Amino acid sequence: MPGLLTLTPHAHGIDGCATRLDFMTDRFEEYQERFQKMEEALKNTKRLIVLTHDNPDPDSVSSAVTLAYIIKNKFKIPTTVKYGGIVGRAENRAMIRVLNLRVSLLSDTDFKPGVDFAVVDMQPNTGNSSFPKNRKPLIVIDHHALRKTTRAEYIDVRTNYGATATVLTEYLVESGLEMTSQLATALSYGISSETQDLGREAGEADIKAYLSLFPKSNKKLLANIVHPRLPRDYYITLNRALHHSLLYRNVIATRLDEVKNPDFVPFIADFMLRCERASWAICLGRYKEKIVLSIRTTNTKGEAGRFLRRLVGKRGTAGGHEMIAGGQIPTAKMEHEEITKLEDEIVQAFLKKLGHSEAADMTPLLTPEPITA
Ligand SMILES: [Mn+2]
Repeated sequence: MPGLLTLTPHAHGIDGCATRLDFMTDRFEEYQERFQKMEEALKNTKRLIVLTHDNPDPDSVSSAVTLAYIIKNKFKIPTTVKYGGIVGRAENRAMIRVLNLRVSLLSDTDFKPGVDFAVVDMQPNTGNSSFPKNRKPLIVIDHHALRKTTRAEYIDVRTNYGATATVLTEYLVESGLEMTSQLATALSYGISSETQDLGREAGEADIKAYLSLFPKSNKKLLANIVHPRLPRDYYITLNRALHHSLLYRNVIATRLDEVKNPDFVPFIADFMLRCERASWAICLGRYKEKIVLSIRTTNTKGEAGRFLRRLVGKRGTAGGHEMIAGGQIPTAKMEHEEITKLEDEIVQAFLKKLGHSEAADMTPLLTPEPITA
């Protein structure tokens, strides 16, 4: 039967030991071909860096460490994982710490001759990528819409997948390499966090991958990742978010001003979208001379990525999927008031694009009794 997954009786190792999965699939040949092409792309590579997008999330970190594991073990090429920006969200930091994942900050000296690159969960020339414009990666594995400018020896972009971690789970299973508890835990968290527990933008492939990982993931470590200890910044930012959120009909807008780490922006957007009335949320923060933006929608066909790209226009960069999107606008040469004015304009343009009249009166989220028009 195609795609049937069977577990050996001893597969539920409670000690976290890796056990073998008998994965009967109809995709063996497809993946043999993929691995051949990947090997071909890497034929002159002496050293490889797998790069995540900036401020990496669990999807990109788990994908990167898995690709590095496969390339190291299957093709015997020394491979390291690097990221740009910072790892901000408490869960993401916990994931790297408790699973002891080897990832480090990218530096300019990494772009020396003799080092090749693979990029995951992103494509070059996007706003959230530190990959230089004048270089071409060897490998691109992603689930965002394929960009016209994306060039690489080996490209695997699957927009119908909810998570890049799902793509890498398939590679790992089909590689015949051992599925370690460390990777199973990382990938299962990558998939569940990216898809909000398989409820957002997840398809059959994501569910199947998750089910194959779950028995081998370490539940105790997973719990430590999902429920990490939180820094005071978290509460301070949450307080500010609550006091700076405005509602207008089905829209909620939050302006955080300066944030200690840019991951607060998507986190708050997710949190605010849970407000009963909201079907669209926008969150803006300022970080390192940039306005960082996130939008979220409950509309499964919301085209959030396209929406935000239009909203940001030539002022910056943006990208995303149907229900989630992120972007940034450089503000290096702008005065404080100019930035504030620009943020005002963005929120108004956001409302207008959603069909609400301009200069809509927004009500503070924390108004004791919401004033209805
Ligand atoms: Mn992703």
